[in-house]
Amino acid sequence: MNVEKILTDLEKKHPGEVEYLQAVREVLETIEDVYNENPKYEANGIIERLVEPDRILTFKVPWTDDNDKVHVNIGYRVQFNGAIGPYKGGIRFHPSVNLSILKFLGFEQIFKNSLTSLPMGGGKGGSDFDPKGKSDREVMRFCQSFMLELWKIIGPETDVPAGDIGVGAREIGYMYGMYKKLAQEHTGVLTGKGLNWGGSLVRPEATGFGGVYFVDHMLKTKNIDIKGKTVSCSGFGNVAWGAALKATELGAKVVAISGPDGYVYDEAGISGEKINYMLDLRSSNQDIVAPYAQKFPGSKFVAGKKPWEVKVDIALPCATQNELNGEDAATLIKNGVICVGEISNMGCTPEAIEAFQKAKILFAPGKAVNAGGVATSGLEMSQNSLKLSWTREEVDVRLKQIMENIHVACVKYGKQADGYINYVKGANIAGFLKVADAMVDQGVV
Ligand code: 2IT
Repeated sequence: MNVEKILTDLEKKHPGEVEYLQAVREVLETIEDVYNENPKYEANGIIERLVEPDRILTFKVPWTDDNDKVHVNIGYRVQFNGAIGPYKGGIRFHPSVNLSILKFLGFEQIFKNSLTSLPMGGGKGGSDFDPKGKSDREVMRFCQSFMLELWKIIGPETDVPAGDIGVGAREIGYMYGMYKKLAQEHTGVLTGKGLNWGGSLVRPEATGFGGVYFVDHMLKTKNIDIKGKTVSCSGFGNVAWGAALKATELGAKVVAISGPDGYVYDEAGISGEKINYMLDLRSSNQDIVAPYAQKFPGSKFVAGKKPWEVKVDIALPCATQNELNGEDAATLIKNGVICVGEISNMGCTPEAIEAFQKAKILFAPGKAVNAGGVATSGLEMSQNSLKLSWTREEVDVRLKQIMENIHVACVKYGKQADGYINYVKGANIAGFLKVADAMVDQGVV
């Protein structure tokens, strides 16, 4: 495989799709050796077939606001790869959404879903719609209009969307309602559903919980106890909430958390009602963390800055892609960071990853660390198929086991001669092999 040639060709076909090309480059560079060791992959055109989505649906989403004004957004679903199961992956509503972002997310999802060991292919969808500042009714009308197109290509055995940035329980509810009306059936067509209509316990906190379980395994490889360690998180949505809850439960102290307006530093630790307050802020549609410092004396709000300048043992990017760059990485390293677990998708830039790896810091990528979210979606699908609901403990035990298995797989394929674990390489190879072998088995389709 000639990585540079593949990437140059790809760039010609898809100019300007920077996030997508970044995600593809990272995977190709790390699987190059195993690819070349197995001639069957080249013989079956695996890379050429893997880097292009199976299909992309783009559609217009017209909706009316509370003042009767008509708006038009763009909706997308990228069905990337279905070799090991129905397409599976979230839906993102954010003004930054474009095809490059959804293709990078869909591409990453292939390997992440493969790592969970559950039968799920990779997909992603979304819209440039911004739910911030919209009323419930406006969000409802948007979701209904979005589903009016999307429902044609999804189904419990074909493509099962879920939430992502800007899509939570409320949006899933409105989309599910419209799907059910159109398809005239109750099915597990979406995950992240409400608990009394097919949802799974632990799904809301699963991405953050799974992330911290994974980080705990990373620390254990160096005999480090998470207890007493300081943690910084970016983001204050569902993911950061789950991560803060679990980190606190395991005895770590979350001292910094951020929103788009800056970050909050709280030496006493952001736990209990403080964590819930972050979610209240989010659901009040303000999308800011500044009020936290007024409510909880002793904490400090730092405007316009990222939390990576705070000295901590563990850093957890939980917000969005490329939110931690080379400079941030250098600051964290200078301040003695031990472990960085990406809970957001592609949260670190290539420069940041290189810096962490060079400094031999424990670093693991989103497709391993945040796989607990989609894994628990997979468990929701299993429960829907069985028409059963598992207890919180049953789901949590499975989630823990899945995260442990992903860690084992990363170590198996990522451990270097000097003992350092390259989790990026490990996750990419482990995720790739299963999908590539399935594609070989199934022929050129
Ligand atoms: O990035 C992700 O893995 C998600 N947004 C969750 C996807 C899912 O299908 O649960």
